[in-house]
Amino acid sequence: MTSSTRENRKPEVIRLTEKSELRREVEAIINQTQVIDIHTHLFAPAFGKLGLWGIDDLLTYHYLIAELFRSNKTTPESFWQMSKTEQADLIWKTLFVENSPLSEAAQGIVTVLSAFGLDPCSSDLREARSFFGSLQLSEHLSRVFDLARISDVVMTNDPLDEREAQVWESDADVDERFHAALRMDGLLNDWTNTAAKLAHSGYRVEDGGLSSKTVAEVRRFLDKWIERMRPLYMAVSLPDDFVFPDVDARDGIMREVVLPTAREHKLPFAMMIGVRRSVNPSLHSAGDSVGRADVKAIERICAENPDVRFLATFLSRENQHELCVAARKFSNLMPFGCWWFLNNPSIISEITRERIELLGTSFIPQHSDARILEQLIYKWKHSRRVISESLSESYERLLLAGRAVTRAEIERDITRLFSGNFREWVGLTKEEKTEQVESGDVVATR
Ligand code: RAT
Ligand code: ZN
Repeated sequence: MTSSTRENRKPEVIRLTEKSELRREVEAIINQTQVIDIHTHLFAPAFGKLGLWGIDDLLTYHYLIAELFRSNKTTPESFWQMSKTEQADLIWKTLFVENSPLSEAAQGIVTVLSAFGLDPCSSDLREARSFFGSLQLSEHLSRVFDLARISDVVMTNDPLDEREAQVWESDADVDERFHAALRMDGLLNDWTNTAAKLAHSGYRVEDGGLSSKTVAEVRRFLDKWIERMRPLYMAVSLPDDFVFPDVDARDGIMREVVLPTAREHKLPFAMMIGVRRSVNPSLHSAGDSVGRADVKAIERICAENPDVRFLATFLSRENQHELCVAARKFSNLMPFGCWWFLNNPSIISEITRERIELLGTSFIPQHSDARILEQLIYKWKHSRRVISESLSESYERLLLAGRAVTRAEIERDITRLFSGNFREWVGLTKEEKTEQVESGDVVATR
């Protein structure tokens, strides 16, 4: 922008009602910036059938299964009797042909089909099936990463899952764009069954009180898996009634096993709080729900463990403001993502604004939670759009306050949000040197 155009500018109140240069710049930079997707349920190709992709997996995503029963009279019992192809056909007919696909999960399918030039108005899945059936996974994977502008993804790795364990133990070559996260749900949410599994695998653990022998054995188990998987962090999903401190097995394992392991291996610990599992068991993985949790639990954990870095996300919309405030008090707490039922444009917009206003750029705005490869395309496309709007508004307010913003600053901020905060938190170094941004151009000014 030249100084003469700057002088000729209309009064700022009018300028801000149009799609300004600033908005276009923010949108362009957001769309170009590579992201690290810090929490997914995707698997690298080495994990074979554990990795889901293609139209039938996309349509039988549990978010869409839950929506099917609102618009179709099929019972869950008969749905689970069907083959995956039949399930996908039924979901397509119900949610995409007989109804307009307006929900976020349904719109996601439309975005994915459009990205590959497939007809989202088709009356059946023939075209989509033949397209996905003709693909080679390795090329397709790179194409999806390119379309979604993703450099790396973090998987969810459960060492107690035998199918996964076999792959890790086979020394298979895991695509380096896929990183591990060591999931602790079994240990922390289901100690009795997990103790039995560990005992079966030769660890000398006892259910009941946590003896020092049991603690040492569980730590030996974790040390082994940390060495093998080289996870970027440990993670757990926790119920809405999670409290800290407590008097149960979970509290003991957190204090005696998880936190010391985090300290010793310098591994952050991610807590995803507020899930109410299986409120409708007949829906299987689509049957979980949400509850408001107590953010004070996180504050106490952060206060007691200043030398451990925590990542946290809450499932209830009502907990989001308190999480931001907690992060202002504890610099070892990193809020991340708009999780699961919050991954909708209206709520992402609200949460992102709230976080920028309270935390500046010191948070991780989103993760995809993708379970099926191509979901990366829609989840990131939709999120980028909303994050771009929220960020543009913040820069506009900054302008109104009297501070110009440069392209280099916008790039720095978005890189921090999309990958820098996470890299720093988990100690992930970038191989290539960050390109020096030359431009100090003022993108917009008063
Ligand atoms: O978002 C989801 O797909 C959920 O089913 C859960 O997997 C959740 O994200 C979790 O990681 O527990
Ligand atoms: Zn998840």
